[in-house]
Amino acid sequence: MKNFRINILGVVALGLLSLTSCKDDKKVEGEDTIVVTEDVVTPAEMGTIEVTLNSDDAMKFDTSEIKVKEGQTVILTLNHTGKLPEAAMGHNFVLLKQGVVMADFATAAIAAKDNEYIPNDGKDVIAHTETIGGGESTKITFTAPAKGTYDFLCTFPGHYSMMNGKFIVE
Ligand SMILES: [Cu+2]
Repeated sequence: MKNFRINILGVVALGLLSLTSCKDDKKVEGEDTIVVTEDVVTPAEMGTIEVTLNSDDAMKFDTSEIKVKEGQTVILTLNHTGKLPEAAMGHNFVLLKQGVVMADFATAAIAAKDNEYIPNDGKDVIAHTETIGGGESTKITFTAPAKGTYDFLCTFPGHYSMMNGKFIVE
């Protein structure tokens, strides 16, 4: 349906350009191409979605499922509502690429303290926050990936089995 609408837009644009500049056919063709391309590249009506994820001293996220739409700009806020410091009860939000085994990734993350507990220079990750302690909040913005189901987790050592969920892109 979206493609169909884009085609209609393109046809309308063609018509308008033909009407307004019929003296120079070659120039009109060039402009037509540009107009159609812009309609395809610019995602219409996708917009922005704000997601809030809370975590606490009980080593839990308050949701196990986040739903967004493909191509949306996701503004994700991670709150840590506890009191324990980062060194004892740090939390982050890490969104894994598909095919990455969560347990393996979490194990590798233990040794990546100096990189916010993100191992392998982040190549397995779509997006992640910094690690925060009690009373802190952090925010990231990223583009929702292709339709599908992705794993998210906290990679602070020992947390992922309690702190993970599904990030569903529709
Ligand atoms: Cu955690």
